[in-house]
Amino acid sequence: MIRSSRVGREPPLEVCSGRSAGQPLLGFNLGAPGMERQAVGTGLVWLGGDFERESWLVPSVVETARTEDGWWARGGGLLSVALSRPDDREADPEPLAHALYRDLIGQVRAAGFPELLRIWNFMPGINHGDGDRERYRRFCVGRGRALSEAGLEDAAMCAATAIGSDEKRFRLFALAGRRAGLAIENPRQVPAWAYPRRYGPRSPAFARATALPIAHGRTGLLISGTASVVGHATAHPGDVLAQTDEAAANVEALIAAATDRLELSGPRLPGDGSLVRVYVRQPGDWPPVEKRLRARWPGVRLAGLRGDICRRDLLVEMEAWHGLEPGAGAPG
Ligand code: 3EB
Repeated sequence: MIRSSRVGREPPLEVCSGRSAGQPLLGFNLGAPGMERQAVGTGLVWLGGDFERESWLVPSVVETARTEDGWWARGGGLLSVALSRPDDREADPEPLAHALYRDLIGQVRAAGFPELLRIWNFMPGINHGDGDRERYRRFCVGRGRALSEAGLEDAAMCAATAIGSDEKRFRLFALAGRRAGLAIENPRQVPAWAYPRRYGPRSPAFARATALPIAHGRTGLLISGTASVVGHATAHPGDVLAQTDEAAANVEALIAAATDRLELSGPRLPGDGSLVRVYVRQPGDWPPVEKRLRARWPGVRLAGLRGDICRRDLLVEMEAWHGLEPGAGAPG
């Protein structure tokens, strides 16, 4: 009895690419330009794969509201937030990132869902500017300033994606909850928040993955944008297939780390039910990358997008949704 009431309080979140029961707290139409809750776009070009729509579903969306430059929605014990503001590759993104994160944190706190669980950032010209003026690094400075002002520790941040688009706006999407998820780090990588100074004046603030208890004793693993980084260094510069293998090994290491940490026993590879978004810098790289990933992960659903990765020497990055089943003897 106590167990079932506890299970009943876990967010009943599912992430699906097709038709399914429930309502989208946040629905992506990858490659389309929209900002509607059911079908937000990324500002990127969709290159192909198994899915173009990716819905973060709850049984019902109970309240939605428009804000000055976006919207929020709540349902299933979760909150989604979308913000879109004009941006330009020639601009310094520090003040914009600061304002966006200040507003995001203010909105989730005011709504009573203070714990960030997953963030996506899509911005123009992510590699524009040299050295510490590079827009990704300036974005990290602005984001970091907002987090510090809000009293949030970098090491407590959630899973995230940051990808460069070719449009003139910054799109920020987030999911938040009443309770924090579990930050999962990758034993093959230095945590991003502990990167050495050479990668920029302010370390990126995100977790490699966030694990979130969902209904029926399952755990949703929200895997951040994951690239060919080992330790803190880029591995295999210039070789997109070797980078694909290394990034895939990082995704597998995260599933294994979460499975061990939660004492589960399920499959340690993305497979049926997993959704993997793949961002490639060069559109022509998508077919060989897709082929490589299908050979490694039979049954997985893939979507390819053209986007810039936050280091110039990275050619591919992937993020994933992966459901972990309860272990033998676990409740649910
Ligand atoms: C890296 O290792 C990869 O700044 O929010 C991936 C996911 C990356 C999220 C972010 C950055 C971010 O640094 C880049």
